[in-house]
Amino acid sequence: MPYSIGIVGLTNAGKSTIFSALTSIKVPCEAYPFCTIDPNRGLVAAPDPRLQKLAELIKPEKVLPAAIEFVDIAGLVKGAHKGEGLGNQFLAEIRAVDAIAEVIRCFENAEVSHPEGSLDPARDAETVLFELMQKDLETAEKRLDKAQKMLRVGEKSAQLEADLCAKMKTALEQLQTLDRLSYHEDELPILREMKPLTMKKRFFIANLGEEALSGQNLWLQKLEAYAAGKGIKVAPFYGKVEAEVHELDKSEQELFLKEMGIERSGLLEVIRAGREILDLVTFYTAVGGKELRNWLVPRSATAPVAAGKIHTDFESGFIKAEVITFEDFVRLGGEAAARKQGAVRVEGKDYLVQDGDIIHFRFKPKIV
Ligand SMILES: Nc1nc2c(ncn2[C@@H]2O[C@H](COP(=O)(O)OP(=O)(O)O)[C@@H](O)[C@H]2O)c(=O)[nH]1
Ligand SMILES: [Mg+2]
Repeated sequence: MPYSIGIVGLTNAGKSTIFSALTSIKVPCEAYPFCTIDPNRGLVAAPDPRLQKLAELIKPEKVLPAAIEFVDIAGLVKGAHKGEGLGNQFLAEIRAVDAIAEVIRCFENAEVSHPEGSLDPARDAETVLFELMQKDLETAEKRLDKAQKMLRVGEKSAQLEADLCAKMKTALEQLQTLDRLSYHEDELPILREMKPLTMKKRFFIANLGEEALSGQNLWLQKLEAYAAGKGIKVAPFYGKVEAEVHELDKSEQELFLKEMGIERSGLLEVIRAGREILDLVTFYTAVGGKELRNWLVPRSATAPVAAGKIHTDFESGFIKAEVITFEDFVRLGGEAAARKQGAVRVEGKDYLVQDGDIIHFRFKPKIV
């Protein structure tokens, strides 16, 4: 499964505009046979200059880039946790994603109403956060209730969950997010099942208007000041401009953005922020020189876990990984030369995959 990032924010913040700008770069679906056809979901190839470099050297028949899935989650309104607007439905969608990209309106446009009547990035961010906290509070209270009932009928094993939920409830009532608490190892299985919203990694997308291209953007500055205080990353994104740019030919896009004064596309900023907060590294495979692919795995992934990304049989039957660094591969000019020069390392099951590794997995095929 690709990593998924949910686009969350207040009504008219520009979520759908940004979603359409992000997903205009289509990914071939063949790499993701399970991918569903849903207008609110889109796979985006993570731009990767190293993949291009390897493709030039290997000249494979196919290049399949790793994708990140973006989900345009229906608008969040004040009171959503109580079922206002689409309420609970979108909160369930947020629960399912790996990270949250929170679109904050930083564009001025008198024709597009703001649900609160005025621009104020910090207030909007707080409104969204409050809804997420309220939803977690409701979940914690429900589970606490259930655990207490079980304790009353002598089910002692419910004590752990009761204590955990009570701790969460207290924190949330004091407007503290759940990522600020420390947890015991025993509590982790419950957390994995609960998937609290305020434990999700998140970053802001500042949706900038055309007016921000000329001169300073007060709203971006305000959002950055707020985000810095909380240690949250901000990805600037000229939503409307970039959504329109993607209607042009690929060759014209970059030029157009440069002429507009946009140095880095919002797409790159968002992918970078997403990779950073999920703490992912990229490794490469080039099966028989025919199919070159890159893969995203958590920084602490061991070789068998990385192999399991490709195929579950690869994980269970893992024997060893033959690893070449990207630098060696490029410097020596390919796999054959790297082998000759002794630049291929053989690594076992405890090896932690490093960013840029080119890996050939050896595994025992499963006998069926
Ligand atoms: N001027 C301007 N309008 C924008 C920008 N981003 C979005 N809009 C407009 O704001 C309205 C709401 O945007 P939409 O993406 O549907 O917001 P959503 O409710 O968060 O999905 C649309 O009419 C967009 O064209 C922007 O950067 N500049
Ligand atoms: Mg929308």
